[in-house]
Amino acid sequence: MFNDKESFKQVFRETLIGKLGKPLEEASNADVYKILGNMIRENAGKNWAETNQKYKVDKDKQVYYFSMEFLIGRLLGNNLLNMGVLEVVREGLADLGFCLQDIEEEESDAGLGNGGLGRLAACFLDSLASLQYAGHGCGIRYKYGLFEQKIVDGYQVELPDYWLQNDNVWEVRREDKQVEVRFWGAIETREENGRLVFDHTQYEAVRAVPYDVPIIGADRRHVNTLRNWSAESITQPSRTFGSFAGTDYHKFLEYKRSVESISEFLYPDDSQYEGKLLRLKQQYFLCSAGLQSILRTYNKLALPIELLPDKVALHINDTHPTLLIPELMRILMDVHGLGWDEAWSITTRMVSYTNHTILSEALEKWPIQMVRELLPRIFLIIEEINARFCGELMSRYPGDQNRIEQMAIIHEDQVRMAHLAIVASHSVNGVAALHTEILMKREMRLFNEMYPHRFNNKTNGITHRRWLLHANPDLANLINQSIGTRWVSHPQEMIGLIKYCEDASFQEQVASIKRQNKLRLAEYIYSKHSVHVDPDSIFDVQVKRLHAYKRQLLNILHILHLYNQIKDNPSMDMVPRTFIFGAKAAPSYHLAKRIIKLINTVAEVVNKDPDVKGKIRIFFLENYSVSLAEKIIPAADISEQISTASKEASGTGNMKFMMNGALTVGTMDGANVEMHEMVGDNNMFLFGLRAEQVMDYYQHGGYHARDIYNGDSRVKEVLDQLIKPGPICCHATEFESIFHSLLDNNDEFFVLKDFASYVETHVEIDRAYRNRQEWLKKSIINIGHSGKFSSDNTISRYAAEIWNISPVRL
Ligand code: 26W
Repeated sequence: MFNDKESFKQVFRETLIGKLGKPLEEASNADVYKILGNMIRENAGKNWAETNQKYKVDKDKQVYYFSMEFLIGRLLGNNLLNMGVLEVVREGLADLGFCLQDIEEEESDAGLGNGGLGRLAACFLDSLASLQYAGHGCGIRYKYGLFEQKIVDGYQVELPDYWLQNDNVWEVRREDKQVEVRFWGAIETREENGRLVFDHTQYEAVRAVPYDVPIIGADRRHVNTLRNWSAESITQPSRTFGSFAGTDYHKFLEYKRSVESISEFLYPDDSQYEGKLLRLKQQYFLCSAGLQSILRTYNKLALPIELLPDKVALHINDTHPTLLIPELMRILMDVHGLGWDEAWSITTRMVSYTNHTILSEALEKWPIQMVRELLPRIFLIIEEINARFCGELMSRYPGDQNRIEQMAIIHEDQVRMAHLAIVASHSVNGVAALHTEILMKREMRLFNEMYPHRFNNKTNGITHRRWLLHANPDLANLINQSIGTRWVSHPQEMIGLIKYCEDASFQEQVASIKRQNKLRLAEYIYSKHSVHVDPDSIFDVQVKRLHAYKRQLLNILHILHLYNQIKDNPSMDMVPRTFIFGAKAAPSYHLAKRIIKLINTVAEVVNKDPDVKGKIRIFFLENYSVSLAEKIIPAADISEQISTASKEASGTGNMKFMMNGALTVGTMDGANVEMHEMVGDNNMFLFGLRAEQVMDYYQHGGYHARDIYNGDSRVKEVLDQLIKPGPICCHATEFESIFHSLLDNNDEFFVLKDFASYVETHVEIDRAYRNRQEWLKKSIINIGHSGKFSSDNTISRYAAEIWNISPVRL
């Protein structure tokens, strides 16, 4: 694109003057960001068009990854990296008097996701393009992303995230690709040439307009598409909107507002299902618009409809896009005139489904009344799928009414979306070995019995391009210098680092990079909290969504206990610790919000207590996001992955920390199990109940939280501090709900049960950190094994084992 720095500078200067009509000297960082971003996108345009042309001419099989969330974060740095011009641009801008890092800060995060599931989708897009697969994202262009979090008085306050305020330089509005999505209305049936025809009448039409974002692969030539849909009103409502004839202007405005609300905001709920009509609308809107546009592209290939499964794979990211299934059935039958069996065979061969959670409160179940009214034709199809499926169950398991009730798609006036997704997919996968095992043996046991070849595991991954090359360039360079650069395209070759794990000079280089990263984070913390952080303290980090099962509470109770120990013995010998938290709570999740308040309260008490003498410091960094994660993770010494075993499907933060040389303190949950398999007991700090034990307690009882409260004086002391007047408890009721959840509700997530073993493990961490060489060795071993968790590895498996696609060589 630019062969060298000088040609970049020239092009950049000319473009800037041409576009802004002002000289470089007067340009702001925001100006530079905008010009540079547009230049990069336009530059990618040629390869984008060529990639699409190649797909079309070769008729390559295309994968479409449907997801209600794509948590992309910022794109400038990663696009420069993947285009191979990061250094040229950095140096060129420096010559012109600008700092690339500051320019990157001008970009708003695309925060169109809640957490793990959305960020996974973003990593997958990067890997798909980088490995040269024909794989694209289908999403919604929410006007407002996940709320911006402010901490006021220790409490979380939510502000709207209007991320589009300064335009999005990466997207291209494609009005020529718009489609119509229909809601409400009635279905009239009639016979035509001996066939039953379904007419959808009196519907409300919505215009779906796509905004395309180029997804630039690491070879820069391969450019895929993330197509995000925006909901707009029909331009000629009088023609298409039956219920008012275009005469009532107020009705039109009402209609317009209601339509635009569909892509207005991202639901901020993570792992908590709520049967909101607008959410159902969003889901169908995504499925219908995405599918229509895919089929339009397919039709241009002039292939018979029967070949669809050879040319298109549809993946659904959790159950949120499950309506893709009845929507595809509808189009195949009502538009293309296929019979049920043929349509069903095509659909099931095209669709695959990933499950991301076993939390029962997250399972989607839509009231049939709502589905029937909003999507009358879709509902008929779901009913028919259910009837046929139950028929099959009856003939396979005659008389087993109980099994039918447990497995039916429609049950007690609700549509169980997971059941629909399993029945209509050719592949169902979990996201880590343990999670998949729990799905197959417990949560979805009956389905696995019926379809034994359908279930499979695909352990999650993260893109090493964003999370190592971009977030921690010094470490990436050090790896280059030691094992060469082949690992960049073959991340599993990072294993070659293991031979340096005892090399003193290599260790010192790793240490010095970590220290630099810690200094940078310390500067950031100073800018937010005006407190100096000791870069020689252990940076102990827990960043992720706030949820009871993730047990931020265990972490903060342990810190409170440490504080109590220091108060008892101010000369206590310990390596200073800096505890860092970052977490957003769903706005209606009261317990989670109280835990945020507790963290901030403990932080305030501890940080200002002179007795502590800097032994511990606690920071809650507000507005945790992708771009903040990129600052925090490279600076961590300890990664807290402490969910109640069996509850965290995989975790992906755990992998990011590992790749950046942090040591994990964790339970045997999610992908921690596989990390442990690789690095062993010596290089990870494991503690707590195992998944089997947790599930056993749930099934058979036998856990009494109050016994631990009564029997462990450390536990009693910290819990009493929550409710008895003192420095932590200013208002008697402030932390009552937390206290009750642990004692009166018997501590659903075994915080107290795991407390002792967690305390012990932290003592062990303190001891281990004092042995500098051993610690660095452990860190290097972790980095070396982390290549296995590159999403390149994960995506290769999806490609070969689920989607049946190969790379497309350009
Ligand atoms: C409908 C409400 C709702 C919203 C989001 C229910 C469930 C979800 C997601 C499935 C929650 C989620 O993000 N799950 C996380 O997915 C990651 C990627 O697979 C895993 O690494 C995490 O362990 C899992 O919690």
